[in-house]
Amino acid sequence: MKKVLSVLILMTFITFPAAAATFQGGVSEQGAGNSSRIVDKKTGEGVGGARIDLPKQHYTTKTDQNGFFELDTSINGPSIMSVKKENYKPFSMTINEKTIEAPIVVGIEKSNATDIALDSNMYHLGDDSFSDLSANAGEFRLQAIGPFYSKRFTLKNLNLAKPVYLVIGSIIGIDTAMARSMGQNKIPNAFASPPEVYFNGNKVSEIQLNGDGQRIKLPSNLIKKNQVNEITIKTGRNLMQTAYIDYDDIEFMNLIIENGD
Ligand SMILES: [Ca+2]
Repeated sequence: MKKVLSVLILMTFITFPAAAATFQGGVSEQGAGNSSRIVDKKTGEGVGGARIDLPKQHYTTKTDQNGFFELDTSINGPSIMSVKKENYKPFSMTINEKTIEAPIVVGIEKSNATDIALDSNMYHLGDDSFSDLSANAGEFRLQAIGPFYSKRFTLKNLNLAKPVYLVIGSIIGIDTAMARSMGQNKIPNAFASPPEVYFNGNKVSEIQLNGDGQRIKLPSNLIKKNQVNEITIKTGRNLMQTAYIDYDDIEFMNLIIENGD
């Protein structure tokens, strides 16, 4: 069985030589096709009428009836691309000018009844003051809403026997020491504390790296079932700047609550 599988994988690579990259929850793989396309992750069929947004570029387009699309805009540095379609999970991924040199295939997933889409907008936290070398050195057109974001929501019909996660669709611009060591920014002498995630007033996570689909487990003892709960995301601050507070300028998009494994 194992042998068959590896032969199949090999054949896939031989048959489709770097025609396109398939992105599913941030994982890329080789795929077929000459145009960029949105497909159903499960069936592989094209998804027509899906809306594609690049909020930073103020660019929007839709897929044709077979799921094909073109990005007719220029990209400079990391940017968040979102895909929205009824009955599908809101999807986002981080792209840059290199990502879209070749056609891309993006797999999106049908939404589960237990998913709660908290917020599908893009937000910029910080103070609009940042280095050209930071992880988010594209043009910022979204004005910062300040150093933190909060969202209140009611959690109903939860199955607390299963884990509850906050999923951050995409996050860019984090300038932590770890992000720097991973090559996510090029700032030589400065780094920031990580963004912090609070749930009902308790810190539940620090986000050290930029990326897509980051899942944060919400401790079950903090969950208020059938009542109002609150998520807060605070950006970090430049730890090398002591004369004044320089908040790390970050952007994130798509907050989803998932209840299940
Ligand atoms: Ca800043």
